[in-house]
Amino acid sequence: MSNTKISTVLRQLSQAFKAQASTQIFKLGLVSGNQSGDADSIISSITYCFLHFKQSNSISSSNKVLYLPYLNFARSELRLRKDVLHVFQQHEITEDLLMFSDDLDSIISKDERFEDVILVDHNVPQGALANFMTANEGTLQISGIIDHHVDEGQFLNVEPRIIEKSGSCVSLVYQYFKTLETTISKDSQLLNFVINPVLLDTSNMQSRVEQAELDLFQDFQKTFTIISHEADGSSTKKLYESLIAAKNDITGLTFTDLLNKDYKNFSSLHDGTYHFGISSIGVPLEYIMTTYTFEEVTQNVVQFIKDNGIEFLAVMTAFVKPGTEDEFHRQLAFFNLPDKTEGEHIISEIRTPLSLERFEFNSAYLQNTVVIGDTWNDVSTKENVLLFEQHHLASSRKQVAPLLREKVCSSK
Ligand SMILES: [Mn+2]
Repeated sequence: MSNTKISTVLRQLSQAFKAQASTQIFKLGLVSGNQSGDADSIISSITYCFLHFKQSNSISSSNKVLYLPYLNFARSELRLRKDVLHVFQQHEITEDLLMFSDDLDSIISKDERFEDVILVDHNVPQGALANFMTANEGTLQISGIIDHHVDEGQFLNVEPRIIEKSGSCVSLVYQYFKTLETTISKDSQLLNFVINPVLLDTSNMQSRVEQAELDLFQDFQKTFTIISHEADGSSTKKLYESLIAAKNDITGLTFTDLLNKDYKNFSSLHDGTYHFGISSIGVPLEYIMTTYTFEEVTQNVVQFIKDNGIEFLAVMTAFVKPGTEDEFHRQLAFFNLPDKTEGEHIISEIRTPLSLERFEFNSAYLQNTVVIGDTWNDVSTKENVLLFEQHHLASSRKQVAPLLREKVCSSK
């Protein structure tokens, strides 16, 4: 297999889909990333489409399906994901080569060639895609899954159906195609692309590393050595740091933008109609409190809760203390918890497993000296906002969400 550029393949896919003449030849499919649309999700989707196209190109098949990358959020929200834009820039990937939730009704519902959906980085349709599939029953079928979240036990007969523990989903996508075509392990451009979410999700191969990441990383290092002849142990450190810097660059973003960057909706296990949301962000609460006023934040949150049809919002922060190599922290904030009793009940249930401690402002979490907005001063007395340090660092949203799903409403 020649090392065709990813953007070239995406362009070919996009042209093939736009060409009406191909109506009889191709079926079309989507490879959907999850609702939060982080780098792992987006790059998994593109990687799947790229490798599937290259692989199916070498097989003569009349029943060919062309898979297009579908990102399960609005096109206008891509600008919030600066780490992804950073990677896109290096690989000359532009947003016109991708489909977004805006395209579901305007394009996909009107084009009969669309049949299949492969889910990557989740295993049950979410958000806009789930709503579309419910409203247009029978239009799209789930035909494959590659994921690293908890298996929700649906679509048991699809192929592939790979749901495994791994640091990032993209390494499972890579592994799957590598078992079909081993030469992809020599594609330096591909490896330079897929390494990005792996580094982001494993904190530069420091945590959550599983076999899939080890294999991919080894392939990356091999091709990297071939390219530069200068590779050393720190070769990914600069790359990782530039990704983190891009990811945490919130200049020009409103607080709502920040909430939207990596957001997921959940429902209570006891009552599926009770919804809440969790936004993950990469900067400390201190940063929020020195960037936005209390009024701005609470007003944005009220609107956000309304727009997403949720009862309350949790915000999880995860960051490395500035100026340190690896002093990792997590914080957990609740906005608009249900009435006082229910709120207290939820907190008492999760306090121990997550090792929560009341939040204390820590100026060491800030890179520059900034004046704290007055309005945040007595935040601990405000009933609709609860802030905590989360000392149980191993609990990311993957653990916190199921815990909350189990605990909310369980007192009723
Ligand atoms: Mn993922």
